[in-house]
Amino acid sequence: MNEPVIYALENGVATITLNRPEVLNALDEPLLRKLTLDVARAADDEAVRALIVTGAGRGFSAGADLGASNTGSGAVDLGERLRTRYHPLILAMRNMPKPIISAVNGVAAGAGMSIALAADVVLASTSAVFLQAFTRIGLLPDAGSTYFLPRYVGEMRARALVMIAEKLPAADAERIGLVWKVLPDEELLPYAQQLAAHLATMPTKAYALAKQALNASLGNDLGEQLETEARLQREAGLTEDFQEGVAAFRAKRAPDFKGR
Ligand code: T3D
Repeated sequence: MNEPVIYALENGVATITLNRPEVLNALDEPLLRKLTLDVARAADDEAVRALIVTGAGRGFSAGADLGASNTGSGAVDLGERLRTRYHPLILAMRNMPKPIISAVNGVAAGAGMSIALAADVVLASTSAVFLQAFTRIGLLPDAGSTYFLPRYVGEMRARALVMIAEKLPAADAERIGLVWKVLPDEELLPYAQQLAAHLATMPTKAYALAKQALNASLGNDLGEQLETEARLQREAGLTEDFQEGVAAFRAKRAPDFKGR
């Protein structure tokens, strides 16, 4: 049987590929379990300095597996399912101390869209579409979509995306701020790899601290956020990479960051 998620590591970049292409990488328990483990593995491995999440085949992920063996046919407590299957994954992605790029290679629907949006940089292929599929089947958005959407695209667009629940083409997703960059289909993965390789040469610890600051800003007032920046900048100021960055600037040479 194929692995539901493939993990690969090359030159400081881990690539996690959702691998159930026959069902557009729909999310069942084995896939979510392996995906969560692989995100933790990338977080813990010092050799990993950037992460790409993408999908095998023509989809990124069609969201929860709607097959009879998974959901929708019986009295499943979906609240508990979210807590056990999805929340550890979404939190692990947001708290990951390294940059995550989602390379959305096709449809990202339901919780598949939530996973794509949990990355730091969202790239999409021209043929990708985003779909808040939840209300189409009688659910509300979950796995972080109600958190990410208003913050990324504003209240009005978030509400329309959720309620109208139509496929949003990649170009429109880029226009409203859900996607950083759209690329021709065949260029998506090469571009994601090139960007991740670049991020892997940058000061990884500063990225981790920047992510902490950005995460905290969403619940802070200005005074609290200034203090958060000061506390985290103190840590950044103690890193080898900060010394190297300044030394390289003064010597007019390229920095050699070690991620420490
Ligand atoms: O239980 C929990 O985990 C609770 C959490 C819920 C969170 C959620 O994510 S709820 C939202 C669940 N997802 C959906 O409602 C999306 C369902 N899929 C679609 O609407 C469409 O498939 C797409 C718009 C995503 C893509 O359409 P299209 O025309 O490109 O492809 P298709 O022909 O519909 O799908 C291709 C195959 O994938 C097909 O199988 P077949 O007929 O060739 O054997 C289809 O049944 C299968 N597939 C697509 N989505 C799912 C799926 N199989 C299982 N689960 C799916 N979500």
